[in-house]
Order: sequence, then C-alpha cells, then structure tokens
Amino acid sequence: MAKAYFPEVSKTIAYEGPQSKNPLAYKWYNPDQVVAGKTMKEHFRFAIAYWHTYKANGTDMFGPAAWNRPWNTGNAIKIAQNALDANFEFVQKLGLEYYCFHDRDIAPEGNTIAESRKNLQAIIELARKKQDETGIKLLWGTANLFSNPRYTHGAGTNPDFNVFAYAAAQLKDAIDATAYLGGENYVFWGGREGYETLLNTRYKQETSQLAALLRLAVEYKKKIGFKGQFLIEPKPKEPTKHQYDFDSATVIAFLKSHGLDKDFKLNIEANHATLAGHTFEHELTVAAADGKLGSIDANAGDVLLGWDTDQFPVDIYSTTKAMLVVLENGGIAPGGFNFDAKCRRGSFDTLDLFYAHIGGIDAFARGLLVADKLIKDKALASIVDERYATWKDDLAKKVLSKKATLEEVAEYAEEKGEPARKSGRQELLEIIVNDYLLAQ
Ligand code: XLS
Ligand code: CA
Ligand code: CA
Repeated sequence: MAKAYFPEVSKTIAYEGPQSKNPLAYKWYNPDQVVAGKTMKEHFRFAIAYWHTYKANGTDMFGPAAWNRPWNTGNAIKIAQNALDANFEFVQKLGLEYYCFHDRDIAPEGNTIAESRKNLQAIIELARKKQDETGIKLLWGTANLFSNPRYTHGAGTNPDFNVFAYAAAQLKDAIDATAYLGGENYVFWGGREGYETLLNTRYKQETSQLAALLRLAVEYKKKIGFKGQFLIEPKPKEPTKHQYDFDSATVIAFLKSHGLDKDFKLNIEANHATLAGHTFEHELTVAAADGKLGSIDANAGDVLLGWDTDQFPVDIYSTTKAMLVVLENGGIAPGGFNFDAKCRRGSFDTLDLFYAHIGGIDAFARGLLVADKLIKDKALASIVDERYATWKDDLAKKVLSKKATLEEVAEYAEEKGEPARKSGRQELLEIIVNDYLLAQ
C-alpha cells in the first residue's frame, strides 16, 4: 500500500444530501442520480488538474512558494512518482474518474528532447498501471509550450523556425503520451501564441505558423490512429498582451479560415471568458452554436481583478447558466469538466484541496438540477419561444432557408406596416431564475 498523502480524509467523499452539515460530503453531487436521462457522473466527467493540484505552491509576484506538499521529497523523478501516487489517491478519495496534465507537470523536463521523452515515458508507464488498477482515466493531456524560456516569443508562432521545430517535437511526444494513456481529448492552449507589440510582429505570418503546427498535429493524429478529440482553449491575453486564440468567435473563424474546423472543438474556460469581457455562458453559447462545444475548464475569475485568478467555481448563478447551455447542447462528452483552479495562497493545507473541489463539484451539480428544472418546466422557453414566434411564418422560414428575395420581404413589410413593439422581459426572466435557484 502506497503512502497516504491525504490522511485527513480516510474514505471516499460521499453524497449526504442538502441537509448535511459535513463539509467533507457532497450536498448536491450524487454521482448515480439520473438527471435529464443521464447520471450526474455522466454529465460531468469531472477531472482534476495536475498542475494546480499537485504542482502549484502558492507562489505569486510578491512571495515565493508557501505550501509544503508532502509529495515534494527526493529528486525530480521521485517527486514525479510521488505526485502520481498523490493524484490517484486524491481522485479516488473524491470519488471521481478523470485527471488532466501537461507533459511538464507529470514528468520533469530533461536537458534534451530525448531526455524529456525518456522522463515522460517512464512516468506514463507508471500512470498506465495506476489507471488499470483504479479505473481512473485521462480526460486530456497537453504540452506545456510556454514555461521554458525558449518559448518566450511563442512556440508555434515563434519568429525562429528552430523554436517551432522544438515545439513540434515536444508536441509529438505529448500526443504520444496522451494516446498511450487512452486520453479522451488533447488540448491546445496557446500559452505564448500572441504578441507584445505589433512593431516587431508579423501577424499574418505568425497565425499561419500556428495553423501549420495544428495541421501537422492533425496529420500525425490520423497517422497513429489517436481517437481523442482535439480541443483549442481560447484565452484573450496573459501571458502575452494579445493572444491569437482570443475567444470562441475568434478561434472558430481562425479554424475556418485555415480549413481546420472539422478537426477541432473548443475547451472553454470560465476565467478566460471573463478576461475576454464575456460571460462564461456567452463563450459556451458561441462554441455550441457552431457545434464546437468540446470541454470545459471549470473555474472562475474575479471581476475586480484583471488577471487569470483560476479560482474554484462557487457561483451557482453562473453554473446554472452554464448548465443550461450544456444541457441544450446534449452534453459535452467526450469532454468533461476539468477543475483548472487553484486554492488561494492562504489556503495551504491539503485539506483545502478537498474543500475547494467539493465546493466546485456541488456548485455545478446544483446548477445542473436548477437548469434541468428550468428546461423541463419550459420556465424560460415559454417566454423566449413567444419572442421569436414570428420566425415560424412562411416568409420568415423562406428567408432562413435562403429561398426568399429582398423584394418579397420588402413587399411583406409594406403590407404589414409598423411592427408592434414587444418587451424582452429580462427582469421577469431574472426573477424566474432566482425563484428556481431558491426553490432547490
Ligand atoms: C492557462 C490555461 C492552461 C490550459 C492548459 O491559463 O488555462 O492551464 O488549460 O494548458
Ligand atoms: Ca485552462
Ligand atoms: Ca486560466
């Protein structure tokens, strides 16, 4: 029996229902409860983010590492092995099924591409054994193409082809590792794929390079028969001033203009939506409208702070609105809900990791229940349907199916005269959502 890194929790976190006062229990997340035809477990496919949960150490711009994690003992390889044990123990104790990693979180980078590959292969060999023993699976893998100083000016978008090639080699190994572990998705987040100033940047050249890297990855994926879904994660800024994968709309347009749209879906992160000046549900809605809602990074930003705080999601208004989109989309599998979130610097106990994840899981479970009820009762839809009712008219349908002419529509308008104005009923809809939330 491997060493227990989380002795403060002796058994799997259980569902105890909304009346429970136990902070180490789920109040809303009941994995086997069926909601809208699927169990909660199937709806969410919750995943733990390796980088925040095992690698974050509370460091910020004003102070060094502030957390002592019990797995950080020994040399880099030993720490990686310990963290792997911690991961499987933690995911099991939360009663979850998935985890996500960057290549450099799960295994240390070596001095050469070959050495890094060797480190990665040694760890994923162990990870595969652990997956087989526990039934825990990999939701997605990704390559960290942004931390090493070689990527200061970008990876795929670097002005130096040699850096592009280095990134391509690292990407290939990360895809191989993800495929070896049966990863259900592979994420591309453009860490430093952006610019600081246009004075030194060829925008068209750099975005073409990014498309070229993605195309190489798609071809490779097909060649090795990797079945996971490729996902792009939009983010508007940070670390660069302007990131090329700005938001859902920008990424969809980019994929279409480079003929890559059939091969990618989107991984939407709540905090990145806030940074782009959008709501979480906006980003989900834009992705879903194009059939591109692939997966979710479940976290939250702080509207008073302009950076990526990656907090745990606790706002049930936001989770309810998100779950409305997810349910209308028919779910997001093979994607899932990855807690790309970290505890605040002051929450340094490993116990805080449990509270944080339980809070986030319950916030989404509650959002699912409220969203499901709103949909079943047509509480919002009855008003929204009415709002769009005239689009059911024959001529309106002809317009949408591209069969009408401008003259026909103009003639219709002249006959009908001034349209009656109708209220959008925003405040009424807000009351309804509140009533449903409070009734839960
Ligand atoms: C950073 C991103 C990153 C991706 C994976 O802001 O959220 O963590 O999810 O590379
Ligand atoms: Ca993310
Ligand atoms: Ca983030």
